Amino acid sequence: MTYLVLDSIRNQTQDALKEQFAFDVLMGFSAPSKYLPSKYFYDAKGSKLFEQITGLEEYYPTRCEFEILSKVGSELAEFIQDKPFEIVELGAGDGCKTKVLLSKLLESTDAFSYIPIDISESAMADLIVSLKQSHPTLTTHGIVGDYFASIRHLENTSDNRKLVLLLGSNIGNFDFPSAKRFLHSIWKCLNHNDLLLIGFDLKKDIDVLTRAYNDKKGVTRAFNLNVLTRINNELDGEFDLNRFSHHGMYNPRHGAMESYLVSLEQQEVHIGALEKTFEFNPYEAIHLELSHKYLLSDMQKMANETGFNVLKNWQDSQGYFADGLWQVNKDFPESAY
Ligand code: AVJ
Repeated sequence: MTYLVLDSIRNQTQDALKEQFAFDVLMGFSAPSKYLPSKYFYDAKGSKLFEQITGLEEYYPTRCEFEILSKVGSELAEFIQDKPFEIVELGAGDGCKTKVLLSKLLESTDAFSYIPIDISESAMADLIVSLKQSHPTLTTHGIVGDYFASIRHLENTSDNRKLVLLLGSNIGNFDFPSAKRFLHSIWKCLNHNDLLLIGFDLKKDIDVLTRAYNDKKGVTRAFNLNVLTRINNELDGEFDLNRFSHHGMYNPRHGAMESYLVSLEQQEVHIGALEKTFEFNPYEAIHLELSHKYLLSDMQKMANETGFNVLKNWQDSQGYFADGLWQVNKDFPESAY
């Protein structure tokens, strides 16, 4: 078991990545309402903090989806009888939830290979090692790359039937128009009748949501503040983390959890790499993340508007989370999108 690092990532030298980070920080802090893109959560430390979040009592999504994936294995196996078959996972991370699904599927068939895709090479290296332990007979080809480059790579190299996994409500970070664009670009890279198993966090009691993004141990707080630490370390920033507080709140109009860091006082913060000082007013917010919550009807609508037919929806016993099994419909008129 090995993994492939796509050239597009390899060629993005450290310098280019740093320049992109600097540019995004400049854009975000120069906007009338300050923001930072949520992809900057996931450096090595941030990925570890997120792993810790998934184990928190308050953070139900991972637990709920784990319950679903433990249940659906044999049913899902019925949909993937064509041989050979490829299971492609976008944003595999530590693969914790996927392993339970793979185990269940292996009980019914071994006519598939597993292709985890992740942007982080260190996460991929760990995943490959742990899969070798847990699933020694499974054929695995990891790809380190971003979603788009990786799925395009697959489009060109294999004509096998595919089941794409997009788990953990990762789709929730996109606003609705971007989510639709993203799903349709997946559709474009797949063949008629290929499948997508996609996880959505459902709308629910607002107190439950609020607790999930404001845990008692402060791990979510540390996860958010880590973005400022990255600016300090990678861009010579001078943020004092004690002068910012974390706020996660539900916006019922947008149906989304919103995460902010709020400046506790009037302050000026210099960022060396930008040769610039930014001013923060008391109580001024930096917006960091959106986590959209869905209804089953929203999921249906999203599928139909991006060229998929919904074959099945599964929910956990509390009705907190849903995974939909969608099928690519190439009769969907491109013009309807
Ligand atoms: C990985 C994007 C699904 O939005 O719930 C967890 C990230 N942020 N706690 C989410 C996250 C704060 C998570 N996703």
